[in-house]
Amino acid sequence: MTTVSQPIHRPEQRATTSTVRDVTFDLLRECGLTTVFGNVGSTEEAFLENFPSDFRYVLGLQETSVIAMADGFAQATRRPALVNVHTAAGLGNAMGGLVTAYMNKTPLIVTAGQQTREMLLLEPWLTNVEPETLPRPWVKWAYQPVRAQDVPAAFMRAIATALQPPTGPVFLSLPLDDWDKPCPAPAVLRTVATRVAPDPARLGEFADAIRQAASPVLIYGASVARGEGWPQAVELAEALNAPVWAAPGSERAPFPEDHPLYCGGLPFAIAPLSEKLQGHDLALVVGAPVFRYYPYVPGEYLPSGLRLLHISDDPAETARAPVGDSLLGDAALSIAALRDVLADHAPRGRGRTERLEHRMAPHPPASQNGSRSNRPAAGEVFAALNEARPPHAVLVEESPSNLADLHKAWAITEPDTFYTFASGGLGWDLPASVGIALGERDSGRNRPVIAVIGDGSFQYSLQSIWSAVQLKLPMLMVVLRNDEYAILKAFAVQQKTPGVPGLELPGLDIVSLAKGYGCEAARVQDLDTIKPAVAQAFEKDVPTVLEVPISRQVPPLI
Ligand SMILES: Cc1ncc(C[n+]2csc(CCOP(=O)(O)OP(=O)(O)O)c2C)c(N)n1
Ligand SMILES: [Mg+2]
Repeated sequence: MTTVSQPIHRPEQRATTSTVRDVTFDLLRECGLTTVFGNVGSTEEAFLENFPSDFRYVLGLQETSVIAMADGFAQATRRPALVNVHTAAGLGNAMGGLVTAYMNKTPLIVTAGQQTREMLLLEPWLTNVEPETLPRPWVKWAYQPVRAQDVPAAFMRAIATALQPPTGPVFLSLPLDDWDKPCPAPAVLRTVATRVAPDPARLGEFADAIRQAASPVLIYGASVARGEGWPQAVELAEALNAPVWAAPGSERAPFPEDHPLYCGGLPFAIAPLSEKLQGHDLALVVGAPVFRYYPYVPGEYLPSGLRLLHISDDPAETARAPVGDSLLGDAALSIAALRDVLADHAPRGRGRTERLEHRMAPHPPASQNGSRSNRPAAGEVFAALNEARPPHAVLVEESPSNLADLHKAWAITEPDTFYTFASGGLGWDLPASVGIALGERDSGRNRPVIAVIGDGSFQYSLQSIWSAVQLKLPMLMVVLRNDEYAILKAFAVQQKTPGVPGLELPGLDIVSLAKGYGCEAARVQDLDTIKPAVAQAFEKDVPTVLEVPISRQVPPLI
């Protein structure tokens, strides 16, 4: 520890002066940020020195895992989470996870160490040369305090920024020689509002438009789930008798999927999405972008005669929508306000006219396409998993080519029991599932967590299963082994780009990889063994990885 050589002249400060470290840890404690998800280097050890016993350090072995574990934890606990990674290189590794956290709107306080201020000008080894540039544009705010004694207040500002809508990650770069410097104590503790209410006049206009609509349709997005808005979302849908779609690629389930008004998830592309909305004269989108598209399938954004109303607490989201009229406001508050304003309104919606695809489509035969015809199809595996899963199970999904089959087999009927990434950046869901399982345990809800992961996706943040072992989390990871990047083959068909290399994944031994990190692991060749394997997984005190070889199929992209 360096000594404080500077004389302190002001008497009132002398009585209350501590180190930057003490004041910062007190502030973090007051804010409930006592879990640090990190991967440590020499620029972080000064921060972590004499780590207080009431804090917990969750070590991730690579920084994408660190960020995504924190993201899952923050979402599951509905609190911001604290991350500490290693200067520029660690932050660089973390960027994939940071992109996803930003799109997930997860409040994360991401920090990284920085070289000592004494040498920064000459850029010694491990300097984060432009620390405020590197994480952009995937943070709401990036800052390196100008003075050591600003560190605690910078944390306070970071927390306030992360928590205010639209919620999201922020970044602080922290020079390693700041921690032992003197600092006035205590830090100023502030609180902020985390929701914004909609403008009542604009809301009234939206309500009038809904009253006049002959056939309204509701499209709910992940922010409904993030804001605990399921009850309000159901009430409004029932009050209007309007069909409900989940917005395309929703990272959280916004509505109970067994509700009679639920139609499913909208397609990810312009023309097919527009087609699904045909016959309606008004669409109300709440808590989602308009819209999250993936392959370019040109067409009209909306069918003719449809007016689109959009509610979001994210001004960037409402500004970039190519069509529609918008209202800024928290999803759950806005839905509740609309429901109240429309309390006297006789429902004019036509209910659900769309054929619900849930659990209706037959599973594709296992032999299709098949050099490995004895392997089950993904849909058959999901059906078996759905039967075997314990009550209240939480599903975390990163299994690109067979996602539609998973949604068909496994309906989400309870809030906060489905998570995926908003970005499509692989390597998020496996570590996120670890953070979610930790959050489930910390919160005392203890719901069993099941991650369904593609064999390609499993490789990106594989190290996170080691963290789950160390945390003694009994959870289940089901890895679907088709020995390929099947979704990219589907994309190549859709985009007419034959002959793309790098889409085969031969020779991956998932069981050995999982055992190497300390997990229980087995290969499931016979679907009858899934049920006992799932039951046993939750009796262990480490995670279980089940490798399930599946038939090779290239389902249509949309
Ligand atoms: C970080 C990152 N790198 C690359 C990609 C491109 N990508 C999208 S899907 C995919 C393949 C996924 O394969 P797998 O998990 O085996 O699922 P499958 O398609 O076989 O169902 C890849 C490489 C991506 N989305 N994110
Ligand atoms: Mg695969």
